[in-house]
Amino acid sequence: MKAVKFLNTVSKTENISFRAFSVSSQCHADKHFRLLVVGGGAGGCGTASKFASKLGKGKVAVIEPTTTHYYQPMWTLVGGGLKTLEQSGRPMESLLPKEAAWFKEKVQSFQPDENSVTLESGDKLTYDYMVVAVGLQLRYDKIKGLLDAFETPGVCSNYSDKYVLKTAAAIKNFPNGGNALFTFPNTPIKCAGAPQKIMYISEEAFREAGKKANIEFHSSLAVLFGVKKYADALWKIVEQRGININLRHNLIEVKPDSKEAVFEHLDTKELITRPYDMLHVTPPMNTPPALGENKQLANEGGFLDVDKETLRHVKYPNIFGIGDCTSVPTAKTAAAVAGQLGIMRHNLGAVLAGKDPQAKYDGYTSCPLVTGRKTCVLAEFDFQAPPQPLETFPINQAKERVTMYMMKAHVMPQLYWYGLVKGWWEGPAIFRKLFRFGFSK
Ligand code: FAD
Ligand code: UQ1
Repeated sequence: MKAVKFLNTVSKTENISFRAFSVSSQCHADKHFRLLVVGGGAGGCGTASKFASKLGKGKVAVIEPTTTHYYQPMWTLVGGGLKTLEQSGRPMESLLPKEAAWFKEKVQSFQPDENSVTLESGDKLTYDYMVVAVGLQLRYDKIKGLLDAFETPGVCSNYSDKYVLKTAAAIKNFPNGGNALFTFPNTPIKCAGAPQKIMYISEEAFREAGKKANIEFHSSLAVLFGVKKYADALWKIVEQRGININLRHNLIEVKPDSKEAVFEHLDTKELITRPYDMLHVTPPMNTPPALGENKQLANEGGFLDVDKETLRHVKYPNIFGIGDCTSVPTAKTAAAVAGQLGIMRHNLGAVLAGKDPQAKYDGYTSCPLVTGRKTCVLAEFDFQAPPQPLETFPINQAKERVTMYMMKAHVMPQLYWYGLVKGWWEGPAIFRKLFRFGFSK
């Protein structure tokens, strides 16, 4: 068995030390864990950190193939030229709890009836309890011509460490009088505000550089934003700034030679071709195939089928889910992960102690809608149909504010690195209650 070590035996030269310190097949073949955490992103790291110290050394294992953990919410600012890519990443081994074992590879398949998973290496791990936190995968490949177009200037995407720096370059090199297009795909995505945050940052940068620009937002959705209070505020902003909104437009092809993007109108099926100088693409997304194609674990959309309040799997009582890969009908954000982590503490904690899970998630999620290089609308809401604001601060949060930008740029990263991935930060509910003197939810 490759790729396993206890984290307190880490050395600097990754692969060599990895083998040197690997406890290998001698003690880890078909290894059993009290708690298996699949995925070491926001939800996986947070969950492992929360339970590893409680359960003790060797009882928790994390399966995660990557060695750098990125704070993805910072990529809005990296693409905007306001932070560096380096500032957004940390070594995975510095974040995972030292009491946990780390399997540095992917889960290939889940066998929930046997309480086991098979890794890419072919090795099997078994568990008493499992938390699935594999996030979403980016499907740039689903858009014809896009992978080639990424090789050309002006085509960019804040959603990937591979393409985010191209956004900053596209803004800088944007020609006076050019066309800038921003897209939103026809699938659920993480951080549904991010496709337009970068549009506002770009618009402000062009304006401040004295460049004229035709700016177009092409979204598959039928609304600008899913929560009316914030959508109303955003409509005012786009009108003030002369941004053209095209709803139900889905990007299907990019033609880098002629610098054109082709959209399908999702209702009329009409094809619309638009020229671009800058094209910011938010890709279609789906859950990784090990989960999405597993009919026992996933719903029809490929999401881990959990109870939206308890986060426990609907068929397998020893499986829980957290974050972007689950069927919980809330906007997929790190802020939602924070709220879910509190539920995980109660409910997974309860079942580990042989009790029933009692805590209920209220759907809390948040999207700091950056509207420029100094301003932000802090959207916070739940998963009611339609979603309702669930705000922390006793002020009008639909207003663009410098304080909210400062929070997004300077406070949130600290909350993430020292609070969320370390298993402490469970979202701002406690402050919301304090600010409202305990009178509301
Ligand atoms: P991730 O953090 O994506 O982690 C999933 C992990 O699973 C990955 O490390 C992956 O390598 C691993 N994995 C995948 N497949 C397998 C497998 N088969 N086996 C094992 N491991 C696997 N959120 C906010 O709250 N506020 C924001 O302002 C914000 N802005 C954003 C801006 C951008 C541009 C982006 C991209 C995201 C933004 N988000 C924001 C969203 C936030 O980053 C995600 O919602 C959050 O990271 C979800 O956590 P997760 O653990 O579910 O998934
Ligand atoms: C949050 O908790 C969080 O996780 C650390 C984010 O991810 C980066 C956020 O963007 C937001 C807005 C929150 C919510 C926190 C507060 C204090 C409103």
